[in-house]
Amino acid sequence: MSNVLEERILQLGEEIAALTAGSRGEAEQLRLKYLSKKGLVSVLFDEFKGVPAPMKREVGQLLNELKNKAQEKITALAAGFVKEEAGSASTLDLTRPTDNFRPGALHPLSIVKNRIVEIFGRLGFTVTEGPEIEDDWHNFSALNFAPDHPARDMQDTFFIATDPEILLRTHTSSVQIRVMEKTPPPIRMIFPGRVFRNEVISARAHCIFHQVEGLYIDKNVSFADLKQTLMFYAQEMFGEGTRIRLRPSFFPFTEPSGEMDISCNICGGSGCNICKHTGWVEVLGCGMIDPNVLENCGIDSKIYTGFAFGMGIERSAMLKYRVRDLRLFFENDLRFLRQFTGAV
Ligand code: 2NL
Repeated sequence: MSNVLEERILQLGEEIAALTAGSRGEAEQLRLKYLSKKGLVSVLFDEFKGVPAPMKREVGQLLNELKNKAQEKITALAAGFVKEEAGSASTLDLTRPTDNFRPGALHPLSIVKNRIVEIFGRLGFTVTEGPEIEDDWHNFSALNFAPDHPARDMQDTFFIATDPEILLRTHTSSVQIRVMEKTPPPIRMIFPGRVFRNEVISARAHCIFHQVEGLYIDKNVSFADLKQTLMFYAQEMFGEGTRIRLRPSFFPFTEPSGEMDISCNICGGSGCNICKHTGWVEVLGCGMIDPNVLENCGIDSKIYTGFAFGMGIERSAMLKYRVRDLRLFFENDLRFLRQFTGAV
């Protein structure tokens, strides 16, 4: 009797080893057929009870092996389908619409910068950028700053503690110096970028701000060219009816120097708190490049002249969008930034 049982155990073992399944459902059917309470393997366990004691050890071992192999085999057959189904395209609906998403907005400073770049681009100005960490020469000395100029003070400029020659640029003029040192005129470029000054942070000042400076160097460039260029810029940026005025000023790197006001586009010139009831708001500084600066960069000031200008992007953005506190540009509060969705 036990020899017959042994024979049947081995046969069933061969049968199970050769099993295949075409789906998960088929694998489940096999599990029921062989391993359920009334399955073919379980039936052999029932018969095992009648095996004579001396043979129980040997037959029991065979039977346990059969059960383990059957479980392994059928589990493996089912597992193949789990993987395949999870990975197959049939469970993914590729035609389903995506979740709604809210389009982002350009930062107002980017909008204004892009607009400035675009306006000067139409006049043939190209864009150049440069390093934010500078040396004394490119930020100060080449720009004709006197050795004791107050801007060189630690109170105003962020120096690197270990080396007084290295600092965070206080204007993008340092990039213009780099260009002039290696580019023979004509040069017609604008220079957008982030600049750093050691200011107490308030509604009107920040230790980081953004600038666009411009440079035009060629033979016979005059103050009239400067005026006409900036007039064009003001009207494109702030509206066709905008008027400009130039007031004398001083910068170490330009001579003569001026500050440009535009007619107040908020009150139209009649007087409001933005223009402090003068009808005019300052938007930029400018001037004819000091011959010393040209010579410092290896450009012959007897042959070439040029004009330069610089403006704060925050200031222009505050005027354009009537933002009353400069700090809003740096806090990245979404309630502020979302108001610029679709703005131009
Ligand atoms: C301002 C005034 C200005 C310049 C920047 C410049 C650069 C070189 C040579 C000469 Cl390399 N000038 N830049 C000139 C005049 C004014 O900026 O108020 N900026 C916010």
